[in-house]
Amino acid sequence: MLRIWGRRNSINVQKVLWCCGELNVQFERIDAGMEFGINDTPDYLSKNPNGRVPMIEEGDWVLWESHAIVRYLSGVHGLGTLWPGSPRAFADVDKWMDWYHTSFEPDLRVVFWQLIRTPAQKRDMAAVEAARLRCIKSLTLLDGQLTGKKFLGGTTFTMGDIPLGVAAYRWFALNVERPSLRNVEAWYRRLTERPAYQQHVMLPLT
Ligand SMILES: N[C@@H](CCC(=O)N[C@@H](CS)C(=O)NCC(=O)O)C(=O)O
Repeated sequence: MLRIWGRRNSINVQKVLWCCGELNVQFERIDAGMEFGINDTPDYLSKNPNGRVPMIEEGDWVLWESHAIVRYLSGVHGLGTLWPGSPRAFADVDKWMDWYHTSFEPDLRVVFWQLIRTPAQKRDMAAVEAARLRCIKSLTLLDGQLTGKKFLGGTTFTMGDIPLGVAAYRWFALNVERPSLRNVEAWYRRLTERPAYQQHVMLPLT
């Protein structure tokens, strides 16, 4: 049985849980990170020297880094579905996973951490506003790229939708001013209809 280490409210753990749900992969999950600790213990660090969640174990094999895990699970259980069948189709969706990490996540992280995990009196609202504007710039690019598409890879849901999909939930759940971006909103609505997204991603922000 696949074992997943990580707390349910972690955006990176949610990618892996949602991916498992889409692929009908059974798993056992162990709470780790933040208030649960564990990820700073010698035992955990001997498996994952990065000390972060998520981490997966299959027998004595260990993998960490959420996108590597999503790619691995998609490759094993979702060839031709979550993992598109040709190298070009694969690359077309894989790029969105990298783009999420390098272009969107750093800005969304500022807004999320300031508004959800920082006491009101300690918030840097100037930083929130600057990051919110950068998020909008990125999402405007995404909106253009979603023109005529149901999902990031075209007509079907793939692993490429997963990182930006979990981020989209946070963006739409946060109390921030958002411009109307029709293609992003339609794509997000499609995600919210997916049972595994509802189960693993659409949780209260904590
Ligand atoms: N690049 C890593 C980042 C992992 C990461 O930063 N995880 C956070 C949770 S979202 C973490 O472990 N934070 C420390 C903690 O929860 O104690 C990945 O994608 O897996």
